[in-house]
Amino acid sequence: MIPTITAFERSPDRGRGLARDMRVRWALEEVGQPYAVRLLSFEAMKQPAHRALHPFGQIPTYEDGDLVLFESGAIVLHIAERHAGLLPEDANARARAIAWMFAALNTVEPPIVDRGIAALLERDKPWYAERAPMLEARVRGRLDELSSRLGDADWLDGGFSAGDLLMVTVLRRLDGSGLLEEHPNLCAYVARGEARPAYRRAFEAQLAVFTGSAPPPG
Ligand code: GTB
Repeated sequence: MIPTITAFERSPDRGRGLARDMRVRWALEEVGQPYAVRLLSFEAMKQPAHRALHPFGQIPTYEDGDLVLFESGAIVLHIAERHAGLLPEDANARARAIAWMFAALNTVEPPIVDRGIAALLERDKPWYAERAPMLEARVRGRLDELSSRLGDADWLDGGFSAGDLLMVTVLRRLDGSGLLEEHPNLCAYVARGEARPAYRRAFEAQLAVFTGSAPPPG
């Protein structure tokens, strides 16, 4: 039995690896765990069958035997705890890597998502011109802090970990904004993540869904 994850049948990002199944695919590739993918339309995501797996009717989910999980961070943590390669053995280093996972999802991702959602859905609102610079300033603040902490290190705390995996996927959501480019060390950090063979395999797999070249589900 291999785990099954869910992903968009047709991702709005046109296969640019920005939807949250990407981080789960990447984690599975890093640890060498084969997986199956069940593709869902927006309509199917809201049906009772999927809501039984995901209370909010979203992707990704993760099913492995009796275990059903939702929330990409929880799924990546589960994978990292059950396989070698994504969390350090040393207990303190492991706790710090997990702290970076939370930092990526709770501290860095929210302002990035807020800015992205406003730009996508609220651009025509009368208050957008006033609000947009504030949202951008919040993202800038977080990037300044992250950039200072990373410095010239390759990864956030020693070797590559699930914390870096999540942080790189979060920062990728700034693609096209020009904000990341204000910090060459963060650009290099994201590029290092994207250069990992496991990342490449995950990216190609989700892109193949969009281009229609993914193998049929087995
Ligand atoms: N906190 C949850 C997690 O981390 O798993 C959030 C899950 C989530 O937001 N899922 C989104 C979803 O299912 C897909 S990833 N949305 C459908 C719905 O809510 O009805 C978010 C996403 C979507 C599209 C892009 N994109 O096109 O660039 C990027 C990110």
